[in-house]
Amino acid sequence: MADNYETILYEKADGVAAITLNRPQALNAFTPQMNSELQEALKDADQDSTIRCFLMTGSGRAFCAGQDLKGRTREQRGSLGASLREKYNPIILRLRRSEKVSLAAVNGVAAGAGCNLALACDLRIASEEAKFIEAFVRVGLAPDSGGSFFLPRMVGLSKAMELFLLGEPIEAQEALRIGLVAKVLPAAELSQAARELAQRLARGPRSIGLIKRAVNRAFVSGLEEQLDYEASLQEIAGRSEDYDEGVRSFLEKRPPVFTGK
Ligand code: T3D
Repeated sequence: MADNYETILYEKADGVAAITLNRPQALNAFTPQMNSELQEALKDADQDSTIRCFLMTGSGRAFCAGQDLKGRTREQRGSLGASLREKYNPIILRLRRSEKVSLAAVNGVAAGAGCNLALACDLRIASEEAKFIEAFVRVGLAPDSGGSFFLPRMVGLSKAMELFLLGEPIEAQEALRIGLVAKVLPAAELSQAARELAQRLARGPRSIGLIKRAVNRAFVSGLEEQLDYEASLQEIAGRSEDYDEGVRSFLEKRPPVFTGK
């Protein structure tokens, strides 16, 4: 299935909603239209019970160069706070709050809000051509789109400060070394590998969404509260059909067939 968006490509198949940022002439930089279309596509995918994984990537040689700076002179730009609250933050919150898992296939440069969009996904794999740039400081801005939340938690305070303050690119192999990405692949293999991984995640058990909830909550809770939260989530997982199937398949010495229920 494909929808008629102008700035993104959107396809749903095999439990995966594949969203491709599609303004390659501007390295897939965000315009208000692209923000809105991405919000809409994610909402649609989140509400579609056949979809269990979001796969995000970019057209052409970039993943996403962040906000389109061509409409951002002092006369044109208006309130950046309002732009973030209305255009970017709902995308980040949708990705984090959804029980569906998100995978970024970072095919090229990911800069500014484009970098932080990738960080907001649950997993990242990257092409050898990918670069991550916390570019905000280079244009006189502070990090947004959740970067100041996610990056220190992923790479530690010291490295995050270095990346934010200097705004220098991290190449794919370095991103792998510091744990920003799960895997680096030759450019020609990324798309197929991403599809296969997304389909595998879409065939995962009901507990995938609970894993997300547990890890999201762990960012903001103390041990005692987290132990209790884990117990509540395990209560849900323990009542799922997928847990029955998991146990059955173990005892029958065969791979499980999960349904997400
Ligand atoms: O609402 C709000 O404004 C607040 C939100 C802010 C969030 C942010 O994301 S702020 C950060 C914005 N992004 C950047 O600062 C990155 C700007 N781009 C770059 O630094 C470089 O383009 C890259 C490092 C990403 C890639 O460099 P390179 O050498 O591979 O490519 P290039 O030649 O610079 O760019 C190729 C084309 O893409 C070029 O078009 P042209 O001039 O040949 O017609 C370039 O202008 C265009 N492009 C790249 N990034 C953007 C862009 N056009 C508009 N906006 C961009 N962000």
